[in-house]
Amino acid sequence: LGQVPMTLWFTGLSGAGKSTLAFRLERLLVERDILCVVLDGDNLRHGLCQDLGFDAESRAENIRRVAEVARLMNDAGLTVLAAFISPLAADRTLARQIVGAERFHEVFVNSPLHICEGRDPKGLYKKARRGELEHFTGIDAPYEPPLQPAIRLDTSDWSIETCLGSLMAEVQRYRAR
Ligand code: GGZ
Repeated sequence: LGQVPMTLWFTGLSGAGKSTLAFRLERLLVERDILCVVLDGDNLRHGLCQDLGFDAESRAENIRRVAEVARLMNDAGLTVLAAFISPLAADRTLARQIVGAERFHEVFVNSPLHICEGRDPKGLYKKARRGELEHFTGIDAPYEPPLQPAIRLDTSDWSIETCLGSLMAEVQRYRAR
């Protein structure tokens, strides 16, 4: 089966569902013999980006490195599912340029702050509210929503299956273009 590598770039607040959706989509793509890999904060920030924090400059460098990795992986034939808060529009624009505009598909994983904060699986919002974590996105660091994402997923209103359907449609549209 021919590979048509692309990068799906998931952006959204912590707790919006980026990694969950990326890993569920990975399973669906693998079932269809589409080679793919998930990149997220958990696997990048512990290795390649372990020297980086969360100030604006560090995030820009984090996103730049991830985009360079995504480009290499796309060039090698893999579809990349990149799940990073990537809060600044300028950093996402740079990522798009690095990866290549045509194969870069921005996915806005949209969920209101109070819902993300309510989920708080790692207790990070609580820490940020107590002032124990600084530069926390949505609390004391900005999130700039994408103005024209390829897809927007309202994860607080839609089921995971609905979101996956929309993602698969985007993948199929690109492969059939
Ligand atoms: C935001 C933070 C912070 C601060 C630690 N701000 O929900 P998580 O825990 O598992 O994922 C978040 C992850 C964000 O890393 P990214 O590489 O995606 O960020 S960026 O794209 O902005 O560079 C969160 C955890 O790291 N985390 N401190 N201050 N998220």
